[in-house]
Amino acid sequence: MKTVNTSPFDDQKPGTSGLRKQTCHFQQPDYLENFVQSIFFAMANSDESCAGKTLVVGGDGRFFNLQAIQTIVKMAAANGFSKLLVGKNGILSTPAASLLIRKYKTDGGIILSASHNPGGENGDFGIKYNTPNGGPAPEKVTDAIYKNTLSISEYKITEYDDIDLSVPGIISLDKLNVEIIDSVVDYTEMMQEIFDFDLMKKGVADNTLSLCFDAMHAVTGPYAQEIFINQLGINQENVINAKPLPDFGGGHPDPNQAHAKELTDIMYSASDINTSPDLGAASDGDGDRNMILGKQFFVTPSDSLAIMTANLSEIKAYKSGISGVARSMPTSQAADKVAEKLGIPCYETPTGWKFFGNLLDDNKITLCGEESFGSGSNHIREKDGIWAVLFWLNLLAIKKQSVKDIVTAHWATYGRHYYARHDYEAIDTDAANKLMETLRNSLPDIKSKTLGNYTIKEACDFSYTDPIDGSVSEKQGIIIQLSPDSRIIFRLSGTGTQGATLRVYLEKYETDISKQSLDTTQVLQTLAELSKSIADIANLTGRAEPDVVT
Ligand code: G16
Repeated sequence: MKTVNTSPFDDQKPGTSGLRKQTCHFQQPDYLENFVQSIFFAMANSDESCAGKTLVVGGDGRFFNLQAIQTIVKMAAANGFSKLLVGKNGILSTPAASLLIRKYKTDGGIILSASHNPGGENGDFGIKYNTPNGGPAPEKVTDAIYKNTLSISEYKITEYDDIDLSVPGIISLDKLNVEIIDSVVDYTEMMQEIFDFDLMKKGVADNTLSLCFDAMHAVTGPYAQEIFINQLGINQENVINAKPLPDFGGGHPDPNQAHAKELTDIMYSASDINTSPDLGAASDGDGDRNMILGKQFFVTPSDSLAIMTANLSEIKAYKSGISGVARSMPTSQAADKVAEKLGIPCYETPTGWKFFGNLLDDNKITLCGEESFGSGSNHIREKDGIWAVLFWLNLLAIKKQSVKDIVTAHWATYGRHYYARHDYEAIDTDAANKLMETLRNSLPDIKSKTLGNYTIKEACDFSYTDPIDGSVSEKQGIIIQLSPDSRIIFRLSGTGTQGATLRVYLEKYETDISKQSLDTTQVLQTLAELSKSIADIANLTGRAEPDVVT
């Protein structure tokens, strides 16, 4: 064991989901080590060692994943850990890591991923710490880690050779046991407990149920192979881009219609609509996001959460009922309408899965989701891509209706929330901060203004008080509530690695059934223009139009 002298980096403040930087930034000497040691200091016993502690370690397989894992193993040995559970070949999807932490009651886990961001030498890398409940560390923990990064002066590491991560089994490094584990087995078992595999298998076998799944050359490939192909009998060719690659095949593992283009083409371009699969779905780099498509039909993540909430009791594991639902603030209010009807609470949290943890642990909610293509339940403490796909597949098997019919029937009952997110990417950080500050300062003047056909009902900066531990998170995004029933929300992303990304969320509620099948872009056109003028976007950022619209 050796102790290495180091000095702090001033840019290791975790964002919405851990620390994300360009890969080359992570590869600079001591950068990874400083952050890992800072996590270990935050986990340490009173003697500052991690003696006796256990940890799950794995990542989404992107470039630098294996090297980072070897470093973490050597540092864990030097810091006194007694056991590590490491994914076979270094691979663990984020949901599988959450499951392993909970199932084997470890003291937490380290997940190596930059999620949907591109990978490779010129892409991004990331690292996050999950706590013993299996969920992303809450702010009080990430604040402690960040504080450690600012004062670190040394880290501990051993000089063992790299270990073989390819064969399941136990490797002993003195007092540390490293168990290499194939998480596909544990994950599949959990999915079998939640969903009706026999029903789905029957539907696939008699050709009444079909799926095309795009793993985007990311972590879900092996999980999809076992669950969709081996267990449910889906054809091999209907699981596309299934091989995990360190650079995701040069793609951008973000499950939206632009980046999951091959899947989108399959779902939209069949000359005979009857020949395309009933369900199209994709997951991201680390397997926690999902996109749901029907035949020539896109389901917004916000609608997906609302529909899951309305139909939860249809699914085997949730028959006993639902305690509540939660959504992040910018997610559309579609789930709120369902919660109102069911007579259950609907919580509105800041963006970031970490804010759902306490609500799930305290059984205040059963389901939660976000506009950023994430949904999940109390089965783990992360959002879960494959789980969401199975949810929809199981629902189709039960209802024997198309995705489009399920969604339009839902709108007819609860109203439709037209929804879009406009991203202005990689803008100058100072300009982005100035835009938000200017908006914040103008809130008192904005209220009660009339803008064309809209009146501003409320304008505020979202602040959240956790109902369980009372912690307060301020400045979580600016909400402009309009009449008739619409919202515009502004916030800065906490997951980008270059400059700043301004996210503008547009939402308009429509109860008139005859107006529920219009073009989203056209319906939201006026709100889009208003968002530009309210925040003076072109003037302050130099961008006239968003780079990405989802
Ligand atoms: C992470 C968080 C999500 C969040 C998303 C986008 O997801 O876990 O809760 O909604 O980032 O965050 P932002 O709008 O700040 O970029 P993931 O899948 O990237 O880990």
